[in-house]
This record gives sequence, structure tokens and C-alpha cells, in this order.
Amino acid sequence: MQHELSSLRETVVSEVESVSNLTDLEAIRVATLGKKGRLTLLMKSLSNLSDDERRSAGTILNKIKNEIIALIDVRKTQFELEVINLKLAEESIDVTLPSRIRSKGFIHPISQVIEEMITIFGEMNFEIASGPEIEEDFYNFTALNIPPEHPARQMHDTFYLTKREGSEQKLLRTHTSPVQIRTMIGGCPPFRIIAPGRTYRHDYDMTHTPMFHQIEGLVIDDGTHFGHLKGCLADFVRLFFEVDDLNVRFRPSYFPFTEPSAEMDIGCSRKSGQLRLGGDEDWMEILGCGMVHPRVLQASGVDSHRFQGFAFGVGVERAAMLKYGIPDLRSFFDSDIRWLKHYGFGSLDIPSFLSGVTR
Ligand code: 2U9
Repeated sequence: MQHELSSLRETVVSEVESVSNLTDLEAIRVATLGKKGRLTLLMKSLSNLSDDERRSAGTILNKIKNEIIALIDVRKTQFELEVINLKLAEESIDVTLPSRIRSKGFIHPISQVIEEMITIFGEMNFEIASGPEIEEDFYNFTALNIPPEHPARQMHDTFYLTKREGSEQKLLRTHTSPVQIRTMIGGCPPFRIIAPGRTYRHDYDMTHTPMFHQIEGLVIDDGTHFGHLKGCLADFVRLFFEVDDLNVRFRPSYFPFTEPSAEMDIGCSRKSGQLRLGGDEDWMEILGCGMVHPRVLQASGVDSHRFQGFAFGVGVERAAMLKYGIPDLRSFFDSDIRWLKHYGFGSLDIPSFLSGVTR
């Protein structure tokens, strides 16, 4: 046994020394230490020996096994180093090559305008409220004084979701007003909130897209009156359009959720097809507003004898088109990178206001 062991040792040592690559080295390892390897078979044959012989042969066998493992490891490291050195010699990096141009992202004009509006209302102490885009009939219509069969339901061109058995039919919110309803139901007055977000209506032409953005506002307190509404919205449009002496006027209107209701116009002039903000030569509608209807307050659990307030709604796309001279509404959603670079604002690493103030 001893003779067999020392002869195997010599054979393996000479094989490992003369091997020329990693694959052959691995083959030697398997042929020696693998399941049916030469050393493994010798180990198995130890059981045929007497106790004394097994003990002394076993000690030698283990010693040789460890020697062979160490030898193969050293050789393996040598080969791996050779491979790395060869690669280093063959491959070189041309440090004079110009670097790859990384294209930067830009803020979409809609996001930019939403952030501008949020900043203005934020300075007026409004908090941001949000809610689901998939809504229930109650929050989107009934609580807003738009009961079933009310003509305003037809005007909203609602997208209805497929009704599931056992649950009521859901819809895509047609305005962000359900956010204010949910906020009032879930809290106590006073409220001073804005609800920016996506809204959906089944409409598509030059001036309508099925998805569009709104910012609505709600102020409820015990002394709030129409004068507060006028002051707040006049300040807002002057700051948003950056025209200090921008003229505003309020025209009577109708919305089911406000009474009285009004549309707010801003002064402008249109000379040779060119629109200019300011002056009072002409007027342009910019938002809708009014005093919150007592029925809406009651549906939201607010005491309408003690509290009252105003609400307003602004279409973000329309405001963006006016402020930045964007002629076609549909271009907002074409995902044309050249358009975005032209109208886009700054890079995306500007911290978002939307991630900050929330109610
Ligand atoms: C509650 C009570 C009242 C929100 C209002 C308008 C008037 C309005 C339009 C502007 C352009 C929608 O995007 S648009 O087409 N909105 O004219 N919105 S008052 O009134 C509310 C909202 C919530 C609880």
C-alpha cells in the first residue's frame, strides 16, 4: 500500500508540473480526487486492511491527499494569473477617446406647470391632497350635487369600468373634485387644499384629450366669502402668468357643485393673430369657480350653517399652452423627444415639489 501511495504521489506531482492549461489541470484533479479518482479508490480499499495497517496507511494517504490539493491550487492560481496577464497585454484602453454623450431627461411642460401652480398655492398656505383615479359614483357625482339623471353627467363623458359582480360600478374620475369630498369626509374644517392630478373624459379633438390634468382648490372656514375667492384667484393668475397688473373679471356661470358659480377671465389683446396677456381690450377664460354648494358640504359631513367656502378648477394643459405659447394640445401626449427638448424645462435632477407638501 505504501509503495502504491508514493508511486501515485510521484505520478500526480509530475502530471501537475507538466500540465499546460486549466482544463487539463481540472481533468487531473477529477482523475485523482473525484468520485472514482485514483486516490479515492485507494481510500476505499483501506477497509480491506487490518486495523494497524489501516491506521498507518490512512495517515499517509491523508498527507498525500492534502499535498496534492495544495499543489493543484497553486498551479490553478498560476494559470489564472497567466490568463489575466495575457488579457492585460492584449487589451488596451484608449484614454484619448471622447466620452459617450449621455442624454439628460427634461421636465415635461405639464409637470412644470403643475409644480409652478403648487408653489404659488403653497405660498398661500394651501396643502396638497390626493385621491384615487378610479372612483365611485358617489365621490365623483352624487356628493357633488350631480344626482343620477342630472344633465351634467352627460357633459362629463365618463369612462366606466366593467362592473364586477357584488361590487358597484367604478369609473375614471372626470375631475379631481372627489379628492376634496374625500378630504372633507375624512377630516374637520377648516380646509385649505389643492388637488392636482389626472382626470379622464371620453373626448378627443383639437382641444380635448381623453386624459388631462386639473388643479382644483377648496377653502372652507366659518367666515369665507366671495371676496376671498376673488383675491385668491386674482393673486394666483398674476403670479402664474408673471403679469403684475393682469386684469381679471368674473362672469356668472353654472356648476352643480357651486352657488353662485363664475368663470374667471384674464385681460388680453389679440393684434394680428398675436395673443398678449394684459390690458382689457379683450378677455380670455382661464378657470371656473364659485362658493361651494351647501348640499355638497352636507354630503361631505360639514355643517353648512356654520361653514362655507369657495372652490375653483383650472385646466393645466390650457394654462400651459397659454403661458408657454404651445399651439396644439395633442402635442403634450405625442412623446416626441424633440418637442420635449424644445418645451421641456431643466433636467430631472431638480427636486420635485410634488414629493414635499402633502396633507
Ligand atoms: C368641491 C366643491 C366644488 C371645483 C370647480 C370648476 C368650477 C371648473 C373646470 C376648469 C377647467 C374643469 O378642467 S376644466 O375643464 N372646473 O370650472 N371646478 S368650481 O368645484 C368644487 C370642487 C370640489 C367639493
